[in-house]
Amino acid sequence: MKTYESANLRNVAVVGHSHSGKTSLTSALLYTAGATTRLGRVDDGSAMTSWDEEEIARQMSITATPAFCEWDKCKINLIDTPGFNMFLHEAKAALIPAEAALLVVDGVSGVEAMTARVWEYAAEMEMPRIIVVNRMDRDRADKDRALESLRNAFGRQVVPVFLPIGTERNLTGVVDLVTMKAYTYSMGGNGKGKEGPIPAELAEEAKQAHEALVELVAEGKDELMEEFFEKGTIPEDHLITALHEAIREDRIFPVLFASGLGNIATDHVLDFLTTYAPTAAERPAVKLAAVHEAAASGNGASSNGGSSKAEGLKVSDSGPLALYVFKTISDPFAGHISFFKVFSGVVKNDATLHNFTRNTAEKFSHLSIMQGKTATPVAELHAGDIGAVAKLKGTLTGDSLGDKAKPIQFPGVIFPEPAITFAIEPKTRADEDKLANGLHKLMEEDQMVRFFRDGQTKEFLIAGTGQQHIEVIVSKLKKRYHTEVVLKAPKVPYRETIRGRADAHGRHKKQSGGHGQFGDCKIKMEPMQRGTGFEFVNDIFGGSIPKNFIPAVEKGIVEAAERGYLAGYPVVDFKVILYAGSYHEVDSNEISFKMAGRLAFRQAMEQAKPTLLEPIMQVEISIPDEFAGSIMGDLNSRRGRIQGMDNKGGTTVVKAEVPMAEMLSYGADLTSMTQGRGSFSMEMAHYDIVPAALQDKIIAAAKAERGEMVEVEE
Ligand SMILES: Nc1nc2c(ncn2[C@@H]2O[C@H](COP(=O)(O)OP(=O)(O)O)[C@@H](O)[C@H]2O)c(=O)[nH]1
Ligand SMILES: [Mg+2]
Repeated sequence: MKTYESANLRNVAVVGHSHSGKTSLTSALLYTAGATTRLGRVDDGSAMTSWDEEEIARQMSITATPAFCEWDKCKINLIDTPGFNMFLHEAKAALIPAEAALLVVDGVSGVEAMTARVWEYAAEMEMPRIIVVNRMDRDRADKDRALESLRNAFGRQVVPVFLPIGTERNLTGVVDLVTMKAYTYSMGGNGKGKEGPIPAELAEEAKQAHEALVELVAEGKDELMEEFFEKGTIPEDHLITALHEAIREDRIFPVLFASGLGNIATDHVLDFLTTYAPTAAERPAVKLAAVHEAAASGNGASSNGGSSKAEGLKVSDSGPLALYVFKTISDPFAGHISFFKVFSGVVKNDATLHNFTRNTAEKFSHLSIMQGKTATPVAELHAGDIGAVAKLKGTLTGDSLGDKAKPIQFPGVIFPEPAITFAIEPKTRADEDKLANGLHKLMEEDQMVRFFRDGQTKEFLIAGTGQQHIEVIVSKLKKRYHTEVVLKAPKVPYRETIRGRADAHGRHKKQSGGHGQFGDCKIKMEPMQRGTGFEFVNDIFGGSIPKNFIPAVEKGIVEAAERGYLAGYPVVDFKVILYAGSYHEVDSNEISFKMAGRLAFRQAMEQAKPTLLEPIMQVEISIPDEFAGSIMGDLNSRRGRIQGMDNKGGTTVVKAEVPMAEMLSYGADLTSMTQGRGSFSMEMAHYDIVPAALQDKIIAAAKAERGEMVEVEE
């Protein structure tokens, strides 16, 4: 297998809304370039970048999948990504090893909710964006409408560089607006166009579109502008160079037209990528995590720590070896595979690298490049390339590896907070043993899965990005690890607190022949600020309770507080001041003072206006603008407090605080309210008092449920 230098590498993340045809277009590009002998199809499970059994079963991409092809002496690495809202973090992570985003938009629907979201991701990274309006062969495909929606969402820098010839089922090809030549194709053919003149009926439109393109390219470039005004046009080679530069600098977002399924214009999309997409070498210096920045730049030759920081890491074979792991597969069949980008240096087969994130050594045997699920061994990979390696011992997504003597650390990925949580229970005893092991394996490849035990409710919880995400995990547990589970809504971890002050007396006295028991204490109780927990103040002077029994009083109070007063939920955010008491020379002991503390606590609670607290979630919801009104109304009915609203490119983002109890099935509810076009995330914010009207219901339900646990007074 050949290797490629960074100037001949193009790394492109194929991103966009779900169903815009990303996987089909990727298949067509691979087929046209000769990387596959058959045009793979999503619908029959033969698409190269959609091989995972969960993806085939659902006919949708769930995870980012790299593939590659050779075109015009360049290796184009294509990373196909999911476009479904709850898997969109995979698309975000796939942008890191790429130099350009190929944003795929459906020719019928134009810009959709996730189109706007991935655009934002790319914009945050200042990544060049090349747009393909795909599925132009569909009924009701409309290039003008698609362009208008793109311009509305992303501005006037969006400019066509192709024009489609024909439309819907009569789509036959494209006009290249740079070279002003036309290319025609046969539907479902080999993707190689036949060059010809621009059809007469398109001549005028093509001329205007060409001029609009030239004008936009020349904008802000005085020499080009002058050339354009003098000659009325710009020579083709100048235009090509200037367009390449404008794309690289995010001044122009070119729009291409194609049909992936019909394999129309795919050779031209490939041409466009090799001619205009930034090369791996053109990537701006990569930012590094602060600690190692100075060490990484300039091979340590730079004496000026300050300026080397700003330089970051250049993509170059001669720099220090620096790899970044952007994806991990871990399953019983494929084993453990790490996908990485070589940001700098040349990695060789059988090399031993250092994992700087985990401070471990890793041997790179079987260095390879992946075409979907097929690995091809390679001897080395140059700076800028993407590769894979099997069987690393302890490397996970987000890790940085390189030469131990030249430490490099890339900034970690920031994953979104999980949106939904379920209580997870094994179906049988046999499943119980396998559950944690299976889940921990799954967590190696999917960092959005969280698995933990709630300290208060004692339930095992699984959290993920949404309903379908959890379903995929449950399905993988069953198929890969033969473990069956039951999911339930998690219990709400309510708490209790006080709103008033109290002064109480706990006296424990028993005389039962021989040794008696005697403990006696007086306490004051007062509320504390939310989130402060518990404070115990010893205010005993003069030894009315001997020192060694004071911790027993505290222990009695703490234990009683854990068991709750109103409904069995832990009591928090209160202060106890122990200020008086008495003891007996013979009968006093630790147990007696513990009992006295507990009695004092319960008496104090009676007076201190006890109340229930509930967890409040910080929720962020993204929806297409048209749903904003109904989503806000719904949040009100869930006792939500709206904190802010923001809209960008047709998407409204609502921030609100909502009680957890009202959010238990929000994943499914949001899907049905927005036809699957909304997404949300939430995390615990704080605890707040439960409205009086709801308290009695919760207390009654809790008592009924844990009837056997309600404390019986001795
Ligand atoms: N008519 C038409 N259908 C397409 C085209 N590309 C994809 N499709 C169909 O659209 C659906 C979604 O395609 P897919 O590639 O999975 O989209 P993705 O979710 O963006 O990866 C599938 O049923 C494809 O067969 C196209 O160019 N024309
Ligand atoms: Mg797909």
